[in-house]
Amino acid sequence: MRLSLLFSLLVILTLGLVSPAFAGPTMGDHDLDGIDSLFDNCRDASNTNQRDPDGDGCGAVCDGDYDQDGVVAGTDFLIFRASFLAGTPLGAGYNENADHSGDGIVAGNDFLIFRAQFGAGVPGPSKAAYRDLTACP
Ligand SMILES: [Ca+2]
Ligand SMILES: [Ca+2]
Ligand SMILES: [Ca+2]
Ligand SMILES: [Ca+2]
Repeated sequence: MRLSLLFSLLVILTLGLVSPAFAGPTMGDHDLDGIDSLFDNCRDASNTNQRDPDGDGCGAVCDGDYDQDGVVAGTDFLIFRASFLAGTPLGAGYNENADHSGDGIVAGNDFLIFRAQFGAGVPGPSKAAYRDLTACP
């Protein structure tokens, strides 16, 4: 009885050591959102839900590149301006990509996020800054 218990414990420990959760390097959690920076789609912006409406690998809280050309520039500003206060998810004009905060409307808090992205000129940074990924530097 005691031996089988010991064996079970050994199996659990062994499986634990080789499971993905325990394998591989970590980069720390720069924005303290509980997602290791190696896997975080916005390394420097807290987004535990990892929301990414356009699915480009760059989380909404750090993705001002709405037209997917790799830079946050004039055309992105025009897209943001068109969606600013234009509607809610239930109405016309709502742009979920410009809704950086994910609260259902494109408003002042989203502008602050977009402005920071516009100043940087590029989306991100995300996990791609550490990995061989092309989306969201
Ligand atoms: Ca993080
Ligand atoms: Ca994050
Ligand atoms: Ca995105
Ligand atoms: Ca762009």
